[in-house]
Amino acid sequence: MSEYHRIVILTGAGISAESGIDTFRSAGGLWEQHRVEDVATPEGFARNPDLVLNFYDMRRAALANVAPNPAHMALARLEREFPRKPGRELLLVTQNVDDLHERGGSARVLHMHGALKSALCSTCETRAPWLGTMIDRPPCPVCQSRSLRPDVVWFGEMPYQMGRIYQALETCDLFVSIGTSGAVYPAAGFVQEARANGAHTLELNLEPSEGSRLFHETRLGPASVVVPEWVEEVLAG
Ligand code: BV8
Repeated sequence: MSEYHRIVILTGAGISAESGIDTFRSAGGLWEQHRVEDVATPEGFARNPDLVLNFYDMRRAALANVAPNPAHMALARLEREFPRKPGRELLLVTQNVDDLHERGGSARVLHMHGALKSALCSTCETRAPWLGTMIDRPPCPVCQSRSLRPDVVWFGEMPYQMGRIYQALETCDLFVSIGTSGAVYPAAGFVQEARANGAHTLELNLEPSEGSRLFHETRLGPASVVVPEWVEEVLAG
């Protein structure tokens, strides 16, 4: 694993599962409790804003009850130690809207689907750190209008920083997918972009995902075990 210089990592809900955050598609997961169309689309928000604001208020509040697990810590260690040798680059892209990568010590995290602890003003498009609730329609800190929404990417909306992500996928020599079902695009297509440029592709997941056949290598197991093992292997090289 030590021969790699430019690594792109994509994480999904599975990396936070052992921290106690529901994944989306497991039994009893988030999408079983709520219809995607009702809580994770602009149309659902327009139809019933209270339902959506409450759904995200509850998830934002629940962050206080969870902590990063060894998988998050291991990726933070990789961020600290991998770039020590010249010519090495690391990009961590997460589909998750939780803050566990940051609380686990990662300083540079690209949240392609936004973040629970960020608010977006529908009027002036200000983005602001947000720890409280939105159901009470608090004023935008910039324009004072009462039109804050969760700063998350809903279905049908464009994920963030796609140009930067595709540029990294075109030049990486290793793409690692951790804890994602490969059910949602464009993230689910990243493995093909990486393969097309000749990168080695590795999947670390609890069980085979929808995209497993697209990876050169799949290692199955809980993230809290397989991710630290993989990081140790990369840094030992
Ligand atoms: C867009 C934020 C275009 C909000 C999320 C037909 C074909 C292809 C695409 C489409 C299509 N129809 C519609 C689309 C597009 C759509 C899409 O992909 N739909 C799917 C359902 C088919 N995508 C979009 O709409 C995207 N935008 O395409 O824009 C565009 C173009 C121009 C202009 C404007 C727009 C936007 C998608 C983003 C949606 N937002 N989240 C929120 O969080 O509430 S998606 C949500 O699900 C998550 O963010 C995450 O990204 C995604 C996938 O979930 P996972 O993270 O993979 O979690 P999941 O539960 O599915 O799996 C968990 C995995 O972990 C499992 O594999 C499990 O085995 C594993 N696991 C469990 N425990 C562990 C573990 N692994 C390790 N250790 C463990 N302990």
